[in-house]
Amino acid sequence: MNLARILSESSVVFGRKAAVLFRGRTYSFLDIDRSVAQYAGLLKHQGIGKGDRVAILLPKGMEFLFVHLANLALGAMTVPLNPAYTAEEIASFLSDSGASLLITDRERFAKIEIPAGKMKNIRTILTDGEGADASPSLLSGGGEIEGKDPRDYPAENDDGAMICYTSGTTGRSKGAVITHRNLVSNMKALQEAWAWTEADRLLHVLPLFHVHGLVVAMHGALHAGSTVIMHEAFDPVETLKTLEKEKITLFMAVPTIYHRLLHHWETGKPDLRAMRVFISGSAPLSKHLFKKFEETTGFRILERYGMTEAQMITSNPLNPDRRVPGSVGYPLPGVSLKILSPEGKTVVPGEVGEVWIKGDNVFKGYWNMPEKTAECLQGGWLQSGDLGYQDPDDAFRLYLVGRSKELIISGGYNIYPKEVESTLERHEAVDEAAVFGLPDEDFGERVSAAIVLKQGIPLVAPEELMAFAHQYLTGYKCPKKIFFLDSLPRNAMGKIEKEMLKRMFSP
Ligand code: MCA
Ligand code: AMP
Repeated sequence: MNLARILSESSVVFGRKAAVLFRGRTYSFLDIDRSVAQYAGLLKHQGIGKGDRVAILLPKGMEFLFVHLANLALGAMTVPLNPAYTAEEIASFLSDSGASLLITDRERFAKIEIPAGKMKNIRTILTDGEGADASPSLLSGGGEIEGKDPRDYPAENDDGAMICYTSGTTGRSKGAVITHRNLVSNMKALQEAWAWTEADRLLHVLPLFHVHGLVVAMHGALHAGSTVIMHEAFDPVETLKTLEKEKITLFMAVPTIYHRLLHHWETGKPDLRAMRVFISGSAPLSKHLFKKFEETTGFRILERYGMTEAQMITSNPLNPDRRVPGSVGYPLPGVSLKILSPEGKTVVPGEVGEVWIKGDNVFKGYWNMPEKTAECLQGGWLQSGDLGYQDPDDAFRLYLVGRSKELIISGGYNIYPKEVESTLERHEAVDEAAVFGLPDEDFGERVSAAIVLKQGIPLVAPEELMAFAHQYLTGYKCPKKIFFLDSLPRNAMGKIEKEMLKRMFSP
């Protein structure tokens, strides 16, 4: 199985039906298939083939999708990058993945100034972006298929399809290698679980460089034959208008987006007669938000649980009455779960432990990090770092209660404190930094830092430290609040007590 081949086969089935509406232009399934073939021709001409890594650093648009599927069709792996990453972050992902090709636009290329040593062996293709008529530019200099379709699909099953970078507990990002089997099995499981069909119209407001927007929403829609109405970025007012105007049936978002939609609901109150299901994931959906959304809109949000390393893991049922606020639902078809105590013993339903996951959804490992892979993948079981319990009366239903990994989730983006701490500690005035999440109504959690300054150094303003962090880290990772302390609270082992910091500074 090769994901790009399967999606190409779907294109033939759905033919001239509208697949994606973007910036005023409609792309049929056949249009997309033809463009993917053309991009594959272009990439093949650049020597791209099985096992190569191709980094995509592009704003949200059709070109992102075409390059990604063309990569997969040639057996190459997509390395999707957030266009808002700093030069330093991009350089580290390019260097770690060993990408042989970077596809980006002139605007971003001008900003990234990648250190020469890190750019060794990487070629770059620059695009002019998608013009006013929304036509992807990369092909303007050629790329027509001459004769044979260049797609030869040499990768399949357990071959890598994507390398997705997730922040690391040690501060160094890890590249999760996602295989074709992972992508295809999860896509089919979701189609079944959410009764996803060609009658669906999906409003797409999420970024394309993460699993949620690209793998769950976009691959799923292309496979099911649905029509995607794609927005370049999330805008609450435009979203409310589009839900009604485009008779949307399917919407996928993170809790922050649902929270913002409710803020604007009264002004934009859409007619939702076509709507089938609102889906939420990537961060915990509070019971409060679930209930408020139901009271305001009449819809019970379907919450599901996922993780880059395991794609989608559990989902609440399609029957709205069987969705339970605070629960992430049942394992998807083909996914098994177990809940283990810190000693590695299976706990009884109702008792909290760490969630372990097994199935065709579980990734292959971290790129070039065999020790990190061995730590979290044991006998085919993936240690999630999430804490949860099974319903004592319905043992397959899962509730998440927290995390054993030190992770902050802000608006659906993950931040590992270590990365932010080491960045802040690069500032000449900072002796020590401790980074933690504080509750936030909009983002769920807000990145915050407690700082101990070096002795004898003139005081620095929090704004200066925030601006300093911004030079090296993309915006969502930067602290939104900084507190100064004379020393950090530590336990008897010398470990910083983050829970105490959270209590000290919680509003
Ligand atoms: C943007 N900013 C943020 C966040 N997003 N700060 C903290 N947390 C955030 N999530 C900052 C930017 O850095 C910038 O600040 C300022 O806010 C405005 O940026 P803008 O792009 O306009 O932001 P926004 O429109 O307000 O974005 C909010 C958002 C976005 C739409 C909720 O964060 C978003 O799309 N989140 C979804 C992420 C996602 O797809 N995650 C899935 C991961 P400055 O100017 O200072 O830089 S995959 C996953 O988790 C698994 C597999 C799963 O289960 O799905
Ligand atoms: P990522 O590394 O970006 O793929 O994020 C994966 C993590 O997001 C998971 O390990 C969970 O901690 C969290 N997550 C995803 N979906 C949910 C959910 N519905 N409820 C709570 N946490 C979630």
